Amino acid sequence: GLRYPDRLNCGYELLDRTVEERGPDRPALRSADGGVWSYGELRETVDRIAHVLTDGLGVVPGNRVLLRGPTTPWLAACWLAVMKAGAVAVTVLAQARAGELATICSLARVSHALCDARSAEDLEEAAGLAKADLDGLRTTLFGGDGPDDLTRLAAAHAGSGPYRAVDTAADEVALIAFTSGTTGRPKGCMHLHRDLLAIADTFSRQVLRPLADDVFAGSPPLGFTFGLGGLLVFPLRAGASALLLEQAGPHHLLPALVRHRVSVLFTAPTAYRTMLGQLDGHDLSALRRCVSAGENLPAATWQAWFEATGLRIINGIGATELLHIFISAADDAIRPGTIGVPVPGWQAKVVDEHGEELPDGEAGLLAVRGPVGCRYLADPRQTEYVRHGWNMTGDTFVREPDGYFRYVARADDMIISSGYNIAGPEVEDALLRHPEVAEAAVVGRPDELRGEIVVAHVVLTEGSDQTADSLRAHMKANLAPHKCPRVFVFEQSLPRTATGKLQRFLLREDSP
Ligand code: 3SK
Repeated sequence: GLRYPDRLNCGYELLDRTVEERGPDRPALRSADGGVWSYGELRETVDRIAHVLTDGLGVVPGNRVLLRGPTTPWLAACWLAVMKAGAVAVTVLAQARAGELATICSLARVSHALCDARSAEDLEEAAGLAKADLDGLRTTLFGGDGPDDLTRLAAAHAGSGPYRAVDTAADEVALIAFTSGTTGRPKGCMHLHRDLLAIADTFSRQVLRPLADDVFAGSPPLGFTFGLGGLLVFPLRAGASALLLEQAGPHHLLPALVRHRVSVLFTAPTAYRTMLGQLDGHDLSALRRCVSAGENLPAATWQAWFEATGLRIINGIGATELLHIFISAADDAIRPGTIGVPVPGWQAKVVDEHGEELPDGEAGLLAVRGPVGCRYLADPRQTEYVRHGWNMTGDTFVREPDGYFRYVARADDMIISSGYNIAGPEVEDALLRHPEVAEAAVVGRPDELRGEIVVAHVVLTEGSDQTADSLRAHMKANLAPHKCPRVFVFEQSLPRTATGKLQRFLLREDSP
């Protein structure tokens, strides 16, 4: 099991410990323009920001500090400084707008905000919206040219010397990560100093197995725990470096992988599919690890990426509530079409609605427990997520007889048609096997006769002239008749959350 001392500061462990063990000169953070901060430079910047926080802005341990902005080395340095100062980082997606920010800042009782100058407007508006709660909110911008810009304030601390990390308890809250799920009011997931090390010492160390020479990059932002882990915590814990991209859509990601000789990639299935159509002429010879999470990875996408690159995608399922990935598999242990087995340190089972474990092969609810647990900040939904000490992720899964966990659907995304349970992702996988289907989302539409019918929302590849009839023929050749979509709706794009998750509920509402 994982054993940590009673007192530890994850900022110190991730940064200072790595400098002590490997020296200050190795690269730590890279940016798209070719800029590189060594570990020594990163520590200097972090320490100056931490001095500003405590000496200048009056931050005391336990204060909640909102971090907001695109994924940049400065945002990463602010996060590490908040950790070292013993404060609590409140992270949000850059896409969060004023209304959502106001709710988050009020719920989390945010006292300070560090905000990229380019993302300041919505925060000002939020402060106006939640005036009573946010009256004392102290916002400091960075990356701008104002006289009080954090960049200047930090430079003024050049002579202040190293910052001594606050002696926090391993069990103290370090992070409140907000998630809205695919619908609903934001929930703050509280995570401890030790949790941030636990994700690196389970999924990263034991499944991903990074090397100190690795260059990490990917699309999830630092405001999403998938990105915070994959692009900051994991590389630092391994003494490796991370390329932080402000613009990380597939069209920016692919050239960046080539230019910076990225070796470890974190992204979502959609990005793998988009890049597949653009690989020609791109030298990906440095790439050795590809991680996919955030959404279901269809076997068709796994296979196509393997055929095109020779690389086996490491599939994983994670949750903001549990911080990072808890079921996965790498290398020869991968079985395409399944996610894998519980990451060492984690346990998983499939249960019925009463919490009774189901036999292998039967679909039920996924229950997991491990070194990180769900602790919502003041939210009654806590008792729905944690039952009898197990975290209920809201996903339907099957455990195969060989112990591998196969994703079926989000529990509330199952389609019931003429008495059959149909999993949208299985139908989507069959659709994506058609070379001219770029994206697919399958939902149920109420139907008097059958209860529900299967409706496929499809984005075709550019220039494709496929029709409902031709896709129907493809599906009939690949899938049992009751699972074949009765209706095809052609779309330009599919609705997704800011973290890339399909918003099937919007398609259900929109179905003609
Ligand atoms: O929410 C997710 O899908 C996720 C996946 C991997 C790691 C972390 C998270 C939150």
